[in-house]
Amino acid sequence: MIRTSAGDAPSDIRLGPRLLPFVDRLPVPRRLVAAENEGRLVVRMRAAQHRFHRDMPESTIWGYDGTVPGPTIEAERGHPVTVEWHNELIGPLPVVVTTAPGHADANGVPVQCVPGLSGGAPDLNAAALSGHAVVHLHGGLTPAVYDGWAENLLAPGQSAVFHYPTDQRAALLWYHDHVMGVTRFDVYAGLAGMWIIRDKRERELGLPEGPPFEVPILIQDRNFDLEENGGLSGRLLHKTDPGVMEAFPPFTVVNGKVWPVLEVSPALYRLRMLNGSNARTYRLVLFKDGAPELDRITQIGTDHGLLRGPVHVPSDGLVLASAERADVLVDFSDLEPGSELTLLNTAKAPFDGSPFPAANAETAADLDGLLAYPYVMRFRVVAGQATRRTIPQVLTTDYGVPSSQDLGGAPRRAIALVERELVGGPNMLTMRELAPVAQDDHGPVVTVTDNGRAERYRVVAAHFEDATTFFPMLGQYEIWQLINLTGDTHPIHLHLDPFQILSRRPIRYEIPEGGTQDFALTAAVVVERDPDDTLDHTIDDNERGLKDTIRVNPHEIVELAVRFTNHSGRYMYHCHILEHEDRDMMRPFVTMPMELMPFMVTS
Ligand SMILES: [Cu+2]
Repeated sequence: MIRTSAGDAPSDIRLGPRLLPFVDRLPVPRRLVAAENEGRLVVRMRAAQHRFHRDMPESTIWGYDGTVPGPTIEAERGHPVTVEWHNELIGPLPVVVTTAPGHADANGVPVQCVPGLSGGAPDLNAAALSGHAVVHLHGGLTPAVYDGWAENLLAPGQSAVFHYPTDQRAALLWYHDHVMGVTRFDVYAGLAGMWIIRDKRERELGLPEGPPFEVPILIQDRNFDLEENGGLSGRLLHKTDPGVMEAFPPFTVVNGKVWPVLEVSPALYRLRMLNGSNARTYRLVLFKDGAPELDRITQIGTDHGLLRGPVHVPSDGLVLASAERADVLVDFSDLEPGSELTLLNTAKAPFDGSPFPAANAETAADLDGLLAYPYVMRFRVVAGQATRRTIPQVLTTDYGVPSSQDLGGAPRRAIALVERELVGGPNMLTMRELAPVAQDDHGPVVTVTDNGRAERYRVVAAHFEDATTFFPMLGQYEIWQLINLTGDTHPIHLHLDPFQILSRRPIRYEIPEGGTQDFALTAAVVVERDPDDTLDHTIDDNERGLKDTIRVNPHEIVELAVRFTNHSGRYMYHCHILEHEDRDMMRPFVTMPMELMPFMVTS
């Protein structure tokens, strides 16, 4: 239960050592403003010490400039930024990696809800990682050579100079590590930071910019190892279990502190929110005096910046899957000093889209749902002059829904999201790229029946290293269909240009016994509701902006329209659950100028 006074720790002794919520102040990462440095920045990746909570020893982390999060880089549209990325990391990886032998401990508590190794042995391969790194600017319209290809690594001691054109609308981006196969450990160790692009249009709106009324908020979850005496050691712990391949740690960390508190004046605040967790999806509810107060929140922007107009967050709360962003205004202007509002998370893990009423957020903790504590952070109102601002009703007009003319000749690409169970190892999640086949093809096929019309496909790529099959032409709209044949929600991220969601529709499907092979796939998909499916499959108002990461829920087909504009080269798209991305849920695509297409030799 949540109490209004700070200092009451959750008291379920089965959860291990207590940490007091809402005792550390929310840190605001150092601002690194490009314009104050003539557009040339130097960022050093370093091992350092960081304290995640007042009552826990320091942790060794890997961070940009040695901090968690890294500095918030601020840039201006039209003013390119150059960053010298220096890899000065010192190994070994400052994260203990383990898979516990069982899903639950002796008390019946899922091991992911408690600190400590839970009987797991440290992964020696992870312990041998010395600090190779590659930086990706998530959401950046970045030339391919500077996009941070997952295999183009900087070893400790090496550096690279990346040029970011910054020719894109104002938005909250983030930069993070993207090393092939170990992104989940490197980001978990601390290699993530926020990156804000500003522009004239936003300034015209008079929105809060910079401290104190604009606050970047990076939400992550972390777990820690134990000392022999049972206390928290501070050592970062990435723990999975035989039943769940993703890490869903119990402690929510905001800007590097467990369950912090932010003192606010009676004013309108602009929170730039980012879910930088490996795998966890949050559904955020603002709670005060025992009831949700979601009406205080107005969302004005999403992944790639401003929405056309302000929207309410969904009535269950603001959902953010890994890598999704929300630009929200929160109105504290009517509140008395001493008022406290708590941000709570009601999303179970792994997330599958199931609803949870906001009114019950205080009791959302659910050990079987790997949600040990619902806390995220708290806002405490302090004395100050009350200031009110009106929120403009038109935010931007620089994008609309692609017209049927735009989409008329659009190439269509279909991708099935598939989980393959392996004996003796964690499951593999793959993106199966599909290509239409002739009626007389007798190999394994995926049939998608939509409105009575059946399209037959075969898998043409299943693993990251399979040959590239997607060659989008610059300037041309494409329609990508993401077909989820798994039981969980996957946040799918495309590098380079943003996209817009066109539709989200229920599907039912059958995969026959043995239908999921290493490469081939046999499945029958029908675009209609499965009788057992209770999700509503709607598009939330806050998803109708320019997105780079979209949730694809179970029993769902999502269609999006994307147009790559300026940059040719080899890019990636992938699930942003880092444990999935690292376990093959990632594929390349190559953007090309139209004039080169006649000269491309593809099989
Ligand atoms: Cu995934």
